[in-house]
Amino acid sequence: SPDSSDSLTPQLEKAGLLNKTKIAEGGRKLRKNWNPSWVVLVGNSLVFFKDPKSQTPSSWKPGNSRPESSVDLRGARLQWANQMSSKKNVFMLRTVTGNEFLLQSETDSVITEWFSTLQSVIKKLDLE
Ligand code: I3S
Repeated sequence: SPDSSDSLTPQLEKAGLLNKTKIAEGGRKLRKNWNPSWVVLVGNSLVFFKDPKSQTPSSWKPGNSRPESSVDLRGARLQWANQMSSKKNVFMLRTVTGNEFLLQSETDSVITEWFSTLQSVIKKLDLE
């Protein structure tokens, strides 16, 4: 049976509910469309799930629901982006392929924890 402690299974670093909008695809600007998203940081990837209902960090397992999309964090850039939205607590994640996402939480501690966790994963990947 699947076992998250085996050496082949990527480490689940963090999971939670954030507001998300994609603002660029391959460098081309997109119209904002904010939606709640269940966000999972696992291994080198940030994975987005459309349906946050019934998802909790303890119940989430790779493969038990279909991701909406997934972001490769290698070479990604992270920056606070409160000037890019009227919402508070916004940061932007930009992939090497020119996809840009804004992520937001109403809760200060939630967004600062996501920012620092993502930043440390990205820095770790930069050193590989
Ligand atoms: O940066 P903008 O264009 O002011 O972003 C707002 C709009 O995208 C708006 O959509 P419509 O222009 O389609 O009505 C969204 O509803 C807002 O949420 C966007 O602004 P915030 O400040 O929430 O990121």
